[in-house]
Amino acid sequence: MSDKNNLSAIERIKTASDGLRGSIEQSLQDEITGAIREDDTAVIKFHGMYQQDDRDRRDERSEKKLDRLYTFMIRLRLPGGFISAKKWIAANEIAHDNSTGVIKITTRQTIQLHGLIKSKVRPTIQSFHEANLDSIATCGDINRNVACSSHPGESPLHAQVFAYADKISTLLMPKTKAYYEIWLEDEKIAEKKEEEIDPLYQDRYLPRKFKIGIAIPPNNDVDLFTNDLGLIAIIENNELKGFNIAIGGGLSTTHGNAQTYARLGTVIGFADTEEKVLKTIYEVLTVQRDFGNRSDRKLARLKYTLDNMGVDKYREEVESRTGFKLEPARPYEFTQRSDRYGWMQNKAGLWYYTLFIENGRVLDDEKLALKTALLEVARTDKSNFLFTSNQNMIISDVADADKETINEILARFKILEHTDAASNARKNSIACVALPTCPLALAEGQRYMPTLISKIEPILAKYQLNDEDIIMRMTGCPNGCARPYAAEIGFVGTAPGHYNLHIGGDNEGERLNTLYKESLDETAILNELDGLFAAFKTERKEKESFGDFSYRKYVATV
Ligand code: SRM
Ligand code: SF4
Repeated sequence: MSDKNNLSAIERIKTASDGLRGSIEQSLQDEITGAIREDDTAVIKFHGMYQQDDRDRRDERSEKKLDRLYTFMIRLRLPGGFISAKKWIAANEIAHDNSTGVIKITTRQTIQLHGLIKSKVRPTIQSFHEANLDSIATCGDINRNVACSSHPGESPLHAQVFAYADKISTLLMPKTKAYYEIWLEDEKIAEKKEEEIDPLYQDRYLPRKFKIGIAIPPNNDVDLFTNDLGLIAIIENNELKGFNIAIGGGLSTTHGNAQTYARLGTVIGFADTEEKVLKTIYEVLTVQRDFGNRSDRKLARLKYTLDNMGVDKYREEVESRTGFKLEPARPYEFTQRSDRYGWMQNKAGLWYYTLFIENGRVLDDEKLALKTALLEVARTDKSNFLFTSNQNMIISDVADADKETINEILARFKILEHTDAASNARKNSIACVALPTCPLALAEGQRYMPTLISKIEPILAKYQLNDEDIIMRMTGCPNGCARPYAAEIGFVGTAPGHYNLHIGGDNEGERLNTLYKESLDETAILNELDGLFAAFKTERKEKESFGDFSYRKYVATV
């Protein structure tokens, strides 16, 4: 438990925020600056927004003695990454009117818009609200967007499991009405404060962000063990029996701070009924709320609370609060994490097309009119959409009779060709946003990864390894937003043009990788990979994945 006299600055801001209102109203009215007050930058996160600035233009503006070019990023709440065609059309219009126009699919199955100027924030949220969309609690020290195995074709029980994403999201929503009051200009409800009493979050919220993912074995597309809390669906004889519960996943590290580390979740037991599952989730949060570190935000995630308390003590504390004991975990097996591209049909006969979207960036460029194509698909009103944790999209729920209409659009806009032609290396890669909007980026992410992949492809081809499903991920800093530590090959930005190279993670997401070489530039990265792939080609065991090979040869032996 943290020292009450040594609370971090954010703790003070949260408790003094009057139910997450802060002085956002005043900040919005201030026309002198495009920014908001400093304390409010922490408060608006709980409303799903970040204040950012265009880092590409910092120098130019500073030379002209201009303030930074402040803008806002907004992230939607879409449990399990589901969005209807109507909502997708609305999101496109809102992006066009108020942001850069690019829609970014994130690694947690939702979308972000960037580049909103301050005066556009309220109209944006109002337009989202009219489309029945919101951004509540997608950032901040609170439960975030709940991720869930995305492909309905993978299991006949997908819908049943998928419904949990929504239930959990609703269960863990904050009680404050500040979002409606500030952004939707609902009447002030100060006198109705008792409705806002929040037994879960109280007035201090959690010590840090909280993430939940649900996986349906054998698919671990959500990277279950990287979440603070993960549910593994246990399906026996075609029946959902309940969930194994894993806690304590989290990836961020800080360069040079040995106290910080990436950790995969630990399975603490099994719960059968919905009531037990939801109660357990709720109390895992209250234990983290009460025992988490509120002094040092770098050590505040559940993974550190768990390691400080010990797994048994944490589980016992949860069980004493729920009033029942978890059962021993049930057997499960993960065999894949990649998306399954192309058309697939579910047991009810509906069709799903998974398309490749490089680093989740939905836009029209000189090569591909992706955004226009998806809008045309949406306008047929013959499908819904799902986002995947690999930053891709699934055109979902297409009736047999409508498949040809959708396929014709995908063919006409060359989306089929684009997805089919992308190499395995590219399809298995993800990268975080990084520059120019992320204030924490030390190096490029999504703007550089496609180029690097183009240089890695010929090396793979040289060793006839093109068909391998090697998972490669890149981030612009060690926070790990594209989960690079859970990749077979991870590139973690250390400085402009330089990346730490991590190897030895497995293909299924059950073993973290290890730092192999520090701060390499592009030439050094390509040289290292050439050597690693050459060794893989000649020394691998039959059917051994690159991750397992590199772990065996370079990591386990150290
Ligand atoms: Fe992240 C902070 C982008 C998934 C760990 N992340 C940020 C911020 C908001 C930078 C900031 O704090 O100002 C980035 C905004 C960039 C921008 O301009 O848009 C950012 N994170 C992203 C996204 C958009 C990356 C992407 O390209 O898809 C992902 C949004 C997911 C979502 O929809 O909610 C994203 N972030 C992740 C993940 C992966 C995951 O959750 O599956 C992680 C690692 C897993 C984990 O949480 O341990 C991750 N982001 C972080 C951290 C480190 C947290 C920590 O434990 O210390 C930060 C920094 C922080 O919180 O202080 C961070
Ligand atoms: Fe920004 Fe770092 Fe996250 Fe990339 S990993 S989006 S650079 S915080």
